[in-house]
Amino acid sequence: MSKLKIAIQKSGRLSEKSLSLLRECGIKIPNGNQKLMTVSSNFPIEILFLRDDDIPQYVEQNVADIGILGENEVWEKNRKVETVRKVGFGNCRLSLAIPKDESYTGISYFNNKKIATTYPKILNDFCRKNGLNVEIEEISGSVEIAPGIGLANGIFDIVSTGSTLLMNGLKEVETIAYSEAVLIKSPDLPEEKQQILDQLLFRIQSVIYSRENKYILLNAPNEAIKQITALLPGMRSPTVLPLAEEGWSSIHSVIKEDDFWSKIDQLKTLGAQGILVIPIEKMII
Ligand code: PRT
Ligand code: ZN
Repeated sequence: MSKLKIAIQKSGRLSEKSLSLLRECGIKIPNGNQKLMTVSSNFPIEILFLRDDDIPQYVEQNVADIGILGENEVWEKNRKVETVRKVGFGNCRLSLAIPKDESYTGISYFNNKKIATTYPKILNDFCRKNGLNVEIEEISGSVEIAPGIGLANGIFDIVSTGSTLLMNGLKEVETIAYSEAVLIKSPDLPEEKQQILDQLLFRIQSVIYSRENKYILLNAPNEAIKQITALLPGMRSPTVLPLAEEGWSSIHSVIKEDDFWSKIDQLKTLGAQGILVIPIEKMII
C-alpha cells in the first residue's frame, strides 16, 4: 500500500507543533527528528524533515505529497501547490517597519527608499500593487538590524509580539498580510494518496474542533433552562438531566473556548451554579 509523504519543518518554530498535530491525530511517530525521514507505525504516512523554504518546491516536484509550513513561504515561493487548510498555529503578520524616530507619512514614505527583507516577492507584489518605487534589498536573516547598520531605510519582516522591532529601535508602520501555518498538497496527487489525505484531514478537523471547544456542565434552576439553552446551543442542543433536588437540572453542552468568558456572567445571572469546563479529547461533527 502506498504511503502519503508529508514534509514538515525540521527545526524551527513550526516543528514541534506540526509533530504534535500529527500525534494528536493518533499517528505514531518515532521520537528523534534528527533523521531526514521517518515512518509511522500505525498510519500510511512518511514524514520528511526539511527547511521550511524548501517545502513548496518539494511538494511541487512530488518529492513530498503534502507539507505543513507558514503560508508566507507559500506566497513567497509561488510554486504550483494547493493550499488545503489552515492548521491552527504559527500566526504572525508581515509588516513594514522603520526607525522609531522617523515620522511616518503614509505608504508613500517608502517611495525611493531601500527596504531589506527575506520576502522579496511578497514585498515586490505589494509595491507594484500600490505603485511604489522601492529598492528591495534581499537578505537571508537578521533583517531587523539592516536600518541600524545603514543597509536599508526600513524592513519588511515577520512580526509576532513586536519585541524584536522594539529591541532594534524600529516601529511597525504597515501590516501587509496575516499568515499562519497551512497544509499544502501537490496538485496532481494520485487517487490512492488523496484517500489517505482525506483521512488525515478528517482527523485534523476533529483535533482542531476539540482544541477550540470545551465541554461545559452546570446546574441551573428549571425556569432558566430555556435561556441557558439559547446561550449554549452546543452541537445539536444541550443535554438536560434532572437533579435529585426538585426544580433543578444539570445542563451539558459544548462551548467555544473564545465564547466562554463572554458568556460566564450571563450564565451566573441566570442562576447557573457549579459550572465545570472540561477539555474535549476529540470532536466529530
Ligand atoms: O530553518 P528554516 O528555514 O526551516 O526556518 P526559518 O528560520 O526560516 O523559520 P522559523 O522557524 O523562524 O519560522 C517558521 C515560520 O513560523 C515562518 O515562516 C512563519 O510562518 C512562522 N512564524 C510565526 C514566525 C514568527 N511567528 C516569528 N515571530 N517566523 C519568524 N518569526 C521571527 C521574525 O522573523 C522576527 O525575527 O521572529 C521575530 C519577530 O518576533 P517578535 O515576537 O519579536 O515580533
Ligand atoms: Zn526558512
